[in-house]
Amino acid sequence: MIVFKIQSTGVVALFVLFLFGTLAQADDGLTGYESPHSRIAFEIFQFPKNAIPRIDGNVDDWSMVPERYSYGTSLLNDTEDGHGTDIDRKDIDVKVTLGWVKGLNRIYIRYEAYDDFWDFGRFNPRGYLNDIFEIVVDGDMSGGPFIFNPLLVAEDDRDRSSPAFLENHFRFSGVHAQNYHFYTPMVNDAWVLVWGSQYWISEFPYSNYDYSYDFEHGESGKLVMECWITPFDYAPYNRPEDAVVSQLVENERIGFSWSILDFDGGKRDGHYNLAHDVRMVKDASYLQPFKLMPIESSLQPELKAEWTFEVLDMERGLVAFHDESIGEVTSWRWDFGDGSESTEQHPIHVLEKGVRKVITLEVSDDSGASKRTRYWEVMIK
Ligand SMILES: [Ca+2]
Ligand SMILES: [Ca+2]
Ligand SMILES: [Ca+2]
Repeated sequence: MIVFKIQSTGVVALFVLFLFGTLAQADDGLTGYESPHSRIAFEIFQFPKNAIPRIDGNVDDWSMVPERYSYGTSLLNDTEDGHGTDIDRKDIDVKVTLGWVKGLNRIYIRYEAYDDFWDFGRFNPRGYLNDIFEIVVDGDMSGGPFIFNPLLVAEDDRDRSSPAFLENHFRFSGVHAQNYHFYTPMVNDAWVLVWGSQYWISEFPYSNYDYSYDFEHGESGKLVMECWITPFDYAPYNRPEDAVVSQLVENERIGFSWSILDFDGGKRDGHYNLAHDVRMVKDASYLQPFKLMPIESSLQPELKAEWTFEVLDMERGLVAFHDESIGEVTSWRWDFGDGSESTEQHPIHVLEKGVRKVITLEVSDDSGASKRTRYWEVMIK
């Protein structure tokens, strides 16, 4: 079966990576991480299909997102440069909102930040010495290290040209979870440093971005970044065609976290992170669960008929019909186009051979009705 062949490389790789992660946790005692946000349900807003944000740096198209989906400075902890959770909003003040669209395997991100000193005007060959918004995504919650594989290379191995380090980078870094260092704003037209071998994840059609800001290097001000990224269960070096995209499913969770590297005048003045533990940048066991939320009921029609189907047995014409209507439905009426009807919610029906069937579900609530017809879609041969 073709589908299995395409996916099998990724599945095997994932299993191996999962094993590595488990071993690493046992060695390092990392399973002891307790989220500081255990009582907070992080949520990812679902945009309706007719209101997908346009990536243009103008975030007016996020105005429908309720405020509870935005996560601000108060949740962060500077665990490296001494600020702790006592963060001066006149030094750095940020707000992060995540979104998704059912059917698209993308995470939309709105990043709004105030900084008293935007540091981006000096070219830094090391790459990570500018103001940075850093995110990590683990679409299938595989957890575990994803930058340094303890079976391949020691984390403090400074010999970056050693065969072990190179093998680790090409085969492991960013493969089962991904780290993006977004430059805020861009440096020499580079918007991101991918900490991994799969540079292509920062290119369209795997991601897209835009900014708006009105300040020069060294000035204070507010920056807005709007982007989306694609999470991958398996993201190999230089082979996007072999990658396995994480399938985003409503009500399921993904691993996600962020940190802000605030450079003020060439000196780092904070590593503010959501995990309250900077190991989040390289170990997915420090990410937070984020739930892919359903559409807010206020953005849904009150009643709308919808259904899907599955041919269970083509030989016999046996078809399962699945109601997916929106609203407080009180009755269902299926018209199978062959003179027969059903009032079940999810009927199973036998159809004659033919490819031009017209089938309708009509649903009703206390105040009205809605119909959904599928023309020539259910076929029996
Ligand atoms: Ca926009
Ligand atoms: Ca600052
Ligand atoms: Ca700064």
